[in-house]
Amino acid sequence: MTLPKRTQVAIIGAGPAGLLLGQLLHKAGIDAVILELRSAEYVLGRIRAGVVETGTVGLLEQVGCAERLHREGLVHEGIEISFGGARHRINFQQLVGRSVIVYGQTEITRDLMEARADCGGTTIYEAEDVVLHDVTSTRPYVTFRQAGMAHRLDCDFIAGCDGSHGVSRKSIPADVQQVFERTYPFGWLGILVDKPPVSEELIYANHERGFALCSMRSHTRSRLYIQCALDDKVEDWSDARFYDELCRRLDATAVARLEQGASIEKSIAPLRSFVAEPMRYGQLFLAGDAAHIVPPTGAKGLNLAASDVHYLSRALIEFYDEKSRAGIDAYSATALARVWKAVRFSWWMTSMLHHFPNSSGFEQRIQRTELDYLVGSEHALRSLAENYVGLPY
Ligand code: FAS
Ligand code: PHB
Repeated sequence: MTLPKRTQVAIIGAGPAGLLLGQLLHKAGIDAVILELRSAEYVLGRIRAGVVETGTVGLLEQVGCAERLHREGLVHEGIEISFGGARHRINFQQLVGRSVIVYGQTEITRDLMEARADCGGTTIYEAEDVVLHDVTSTRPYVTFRQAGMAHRLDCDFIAGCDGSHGVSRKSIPADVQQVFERTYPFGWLGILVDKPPVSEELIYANHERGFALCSMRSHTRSRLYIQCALDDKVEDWSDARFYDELCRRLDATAVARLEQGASIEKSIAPLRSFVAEPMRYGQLFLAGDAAHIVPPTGAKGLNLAASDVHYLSRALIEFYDEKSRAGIDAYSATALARVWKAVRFSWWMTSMLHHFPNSSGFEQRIQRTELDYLVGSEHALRSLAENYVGLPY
């Protein structure tokens, strides 16, 4: 394949942010080339998010990538919070008139990859040693190696969609950037198993032994998580030990319905939050995990990538259609306003639901009071509901 030497927007990273941006720009007639470090198979092998906000669904509909999501996705009108041996349902539809769709990030990525291939969009996989050049000039460019050959891609703009370990954020000088970070003293051990979910909706469980989450990917495939120590290793956890610990944290009804099966995927993710400000430097724009990470408790990571890309695509389209830089100049502040609200919600859900190893008696009482107040107040429930289904763009 002859690689392009010039494009309008160079996108670094073919995760949900990069792929969705590519399709939104293509729909507007703007040329973009995506450079991805890994192979398509590797990208699809990563098991990540599972809950899709209405805003994200709308963007996927805009680019014609929501047909399978609507066919196979599960509409969830609420979740359940479990603590003190009892479960409490939070009815989003009744509280805020909206719901979410449970559909794996892997499937969203697959749908976007297929759409990009169908429309002839260029994605260069296994692009190594990506380096961004002259990002503050009017003629930025990217160099990279692929199949042992060196390449250069000239462009007008660069979208850094390369996740938390990518090259884009590191291309912004430290004295220009502010990073706000919180690391949590625990991680999530997750398994994927081809057994029916224990409940029709997600169960978020607060327990003195630690947090647990019963999620799913379909009516026949479950996604189960337990809070684990930061120094835990996947090899420390046999399936039997995982299920034993999960059952200790769930209510009796859930335990009775749990069907144990061999895990088909098992991984540990540390919980942390960070936000890099600003999300723009010259002609470089950060979107998704490249700019921010949230603990998965609020199911916001994937959905924040989508809202960033909504703002960024709108700004770039305005530039090319109207020769206006207003949207571009406002991008960082606009995106960060929504990012911080999701960071707050993810912090609140994480603080309320997890067992903090060194928490004082006072902190444990406050956590239990937070839960009691939540389930006893329609106002508190409505606040959780409007954040969970997704705040407006
Ligand atoms: P991604 O990290 O998905 O994509 C970035 C892409 O850039 C990758 O394909 C990477 O290979 C590529 N890349 C990296 N460096 C590069 C370079 N130098 N050159 C070119 N390409 C490069 N969110 C939830 O909402 N719920 C969850 O349950 C959840 N679980 C998660 C579990 C794990 C282990 C992780 C790491 C994240 C999880 N997340 C979850 C968050 C996750 O879903 C992200 O928010 C989402 O993937 C963000 O998408 P992107 O911004 O596209 O970044
Ligand atoms: C998942 O299904 O992977 C999932 C769902 C909800 C969360 C986190 C992860 O808050």
